[in-house]
Amino acid sequence: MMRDGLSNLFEYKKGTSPLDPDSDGDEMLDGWEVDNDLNPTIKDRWHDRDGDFIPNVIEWALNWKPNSADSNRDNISDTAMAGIAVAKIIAVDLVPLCVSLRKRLKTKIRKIKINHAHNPW
Ligand SMILES: [Ca+2]
Ligand SMILES: [Ca+2]
Ligand SMILES: [Ca+2]
Ligand SMILES: [Ca+2]
Repeated sequence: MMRDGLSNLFEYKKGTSPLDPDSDGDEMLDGWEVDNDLNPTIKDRWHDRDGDFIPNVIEWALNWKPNSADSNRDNISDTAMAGIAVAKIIAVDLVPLCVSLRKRLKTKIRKIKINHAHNPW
């Protein structure tokens, strides 16, 4: 039994290496690939087995399921979850930007008002 969770006999049958926990070198462990219906003997990290637009290796990194378009079965698809995640990342950057923009706009408006009060024409 190797660290990749596969027995040597199983690895022999599958064509994976019992000495290498990642036989095809695609950075996803053999055991995980087999458990999730991926191919442990070809580099399929950028494939999208379940068609949710998220490559296998990203699903691996997120601990999602590359063979299910709704990994945690909460009726929100992985595609939507990824969209939400990206939206959150954008929002984190966007909120301070909006706040500073609004501040700048307010100062600008105030200046215009002051100028206007001094010089109505
Ligand atoms: Ca692999
Ligand atoms: Ca693979
Ligand atoms: Ca996918
Ligand atoms: Ca998925």
